[in-house]
Amino acid sequence: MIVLYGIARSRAQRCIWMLEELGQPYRLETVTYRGGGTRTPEYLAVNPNGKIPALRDGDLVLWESLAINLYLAEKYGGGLWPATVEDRGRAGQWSHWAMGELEGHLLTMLEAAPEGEAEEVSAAVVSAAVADAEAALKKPLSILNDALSGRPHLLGADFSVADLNVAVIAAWGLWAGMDFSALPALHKWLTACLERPAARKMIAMRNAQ
Ligand SMILES: N[C@@H](CCC(=O)N[C@@H](CS)C(=O)NCC(=O)O)C(=O)O
Repeated sequence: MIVLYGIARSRAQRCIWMLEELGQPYRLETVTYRGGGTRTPEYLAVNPNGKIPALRDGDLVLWESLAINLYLAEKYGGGLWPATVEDRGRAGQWSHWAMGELEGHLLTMLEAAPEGEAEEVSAAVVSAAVADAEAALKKPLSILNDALSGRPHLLGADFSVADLNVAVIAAWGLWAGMDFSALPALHKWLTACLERPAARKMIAMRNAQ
């Protein structure tokens, strides 16, 4: 059986959402980033980076959340894996883009949110970091909104791994309390993605932690 290492309140939520979409049986092996759980010799043998998530599928061990999702979508995904090489290229593009252009800034927003997990830092430092992150997010969020204007999903008609990999990162903005109403196409798409039963299951697991 597939083993996913991590917890739902971490980037492992990305792979939980994907595994739930696929209906693929899996076991969630609890590894936490608090208290040194990612730094044990046993876990470092799985992921030498000492980070969650990681996935074991038979003899294959993979780390990097969005790479895991691309693998799972291709191996098990039916409709989530794009049918054409061009759309597979676009799925890679959007996945790398989300990690490069959105993730860091949205993490700043999430960590500064009331339920956030920021270390003890002064309010002034946090608000300066939030202002920088908000400014840096303007362009990529408007690019995402433009890409979704006139089409329901990033690759066209159907929900795919591209949507999942971007939406699961964009969700951090919603969870941080950002207002996306000025970006109507993005807002509508993100809301619809997060209403999928597999996403709701992941969110319930996250909220239970
Ligand atoms: N690029 C990696 C990042 C993984 C990552 O940073 N995971 C965090 C939890 S969300 C972690 O394990 N941090 C522990 C640490 O940095 O010590 C991925 O997407 O899988």
